[in-house]
Amino acid sequence: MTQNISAPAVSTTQSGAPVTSDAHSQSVGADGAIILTDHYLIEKLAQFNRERVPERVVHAKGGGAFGTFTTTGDVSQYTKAALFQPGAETDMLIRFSSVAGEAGSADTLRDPRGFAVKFYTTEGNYDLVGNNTPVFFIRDGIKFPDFIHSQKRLPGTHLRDADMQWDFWTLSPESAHQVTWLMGDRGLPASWREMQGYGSHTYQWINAAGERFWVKYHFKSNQGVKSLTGDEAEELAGADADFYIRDLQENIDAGNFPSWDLHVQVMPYEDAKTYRFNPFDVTKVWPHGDYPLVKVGTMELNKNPENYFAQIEQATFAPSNFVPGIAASPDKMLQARIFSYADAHRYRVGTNHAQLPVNLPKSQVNNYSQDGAARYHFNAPSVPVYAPNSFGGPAAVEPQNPVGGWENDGELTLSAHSLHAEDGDFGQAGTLYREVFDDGAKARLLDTLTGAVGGVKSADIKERAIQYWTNVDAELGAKLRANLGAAAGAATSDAEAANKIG
Ligand code: HDE
Repeated sequence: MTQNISAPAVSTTQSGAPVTSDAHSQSVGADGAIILTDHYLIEKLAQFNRERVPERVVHAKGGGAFGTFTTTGDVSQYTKAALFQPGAETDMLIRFSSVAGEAGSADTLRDPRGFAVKFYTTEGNYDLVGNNTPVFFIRDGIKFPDFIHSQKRLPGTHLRDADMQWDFWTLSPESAHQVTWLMGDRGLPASWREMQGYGSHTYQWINAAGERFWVKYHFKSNQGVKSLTGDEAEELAGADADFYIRDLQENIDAGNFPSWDLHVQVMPYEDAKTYRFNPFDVTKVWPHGDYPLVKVGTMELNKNPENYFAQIEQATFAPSNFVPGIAASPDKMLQARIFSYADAHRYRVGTNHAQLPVNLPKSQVNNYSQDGAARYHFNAPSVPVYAPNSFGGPAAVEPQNPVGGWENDGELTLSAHSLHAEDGDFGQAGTLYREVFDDGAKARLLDTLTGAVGGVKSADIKERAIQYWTNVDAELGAKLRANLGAAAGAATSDAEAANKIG
């Protein structure tokens, strides 16, 4: 509950009792011992020590805003989800973020950006937790902790390390598509307002007749897509580490409400079995020629948070928060995330994080969970504490098959898919480079790679990195090799020059 302080109120303890001073501890005489009964002094210092909750282990730095999603299209033939029915208006919250930096890191470091949306629908919260890129680095969640370790600080030096980053990427060729996005212009958005958003994974939609479809989400920025140059991003990282947060707040305060049009690609359920590559592989996009975009509606951000900690730091977004008509898919990464996020929330914010105002659904919560730290909402005494019961307690709706499932068969295995003709790792990265990047974008990518791979100390890893980019595109690989050779040559001549002088 936000205290609306219009006139200066009387300072109180956390339990609401008026206090005598915010300036002086109680002591025996002006210079005497502080007394233990000065519980307000103790409360203030103890409360201060407990102001931080653990930052997100990834996506720690971010910001966000509240807004409205309006369904302007008609996708009811594909999903029965209430928020996606024609004309539906749904309040929502979005949190944008970077991935590898800590909570105090600069907004404009090169990184994918988080694009996490919480829809407060009439059927419960629907969380669509995506990024500003349509793909991801890996396709099996078991590699995620290792991937993140390779991008963050080394335990010994507490520094990030190019050798570690490129060692992981070159030993995980499935990363090539996302790394091409990352090292390209999309890795440095001009602002959160001027970037696209994606669900990245393939999700399942189910219509009122129980028919299933596979979908991919695309949020198209109505502000356009603009990027910073490497130099601009570096300058901003020093001049204003919170550049994106400030830009979003100032634009919303000025009534310049950013908006995105949500589209989906829709794949008929049966197509997945024979499609030319695995449509559940989150390192791949579906060509729009195969499955064109279908407009769903518009998301407009129109209200800044009143309190960053309460409403953004404590906001908890979970891919497990589905609503009727939307479900998971065979994407292994999505399935791993379905466990991980709610687990992270219980650890980071607390058992009853879903009861905090920013996470509380608009629909009535009826279930048999009880107690746990910071419990706030509870059932009336008349509600039984167990199911099944004969006292009219909450009962699950009879499952309407299919419940968002899909056919599964085969022996348990530890293997990647490779059942489709075009399941390779470099094909779509090469297409992105050759057919989507214009000449300017290609030149900026080469420049970025020359700097990034140039920072690798190990000759073996550097050679693997050059081979990695040659697999993406032979011409790009050759240019990178030439640039690095020239740089190495220059380094040698620098070393020789130093010897001559020395
Ligand atoms: Fe995350 N990710 N992730 N991630 N992720 C988290 O959850 C995880 C992945 C993304 O603003 C964490 O609450 C696993 C893909 C965003 O609060 C954590 C895997 C995509 C945010 C977690 C992935 C994302 C997170 C850390 C591999 C894009 C910030 C704190 C299976 C489609 C959400 C938290 C916010 C946050 C786990 C991969 C995006 C650790 C295990 C793919 C936008 O639970």
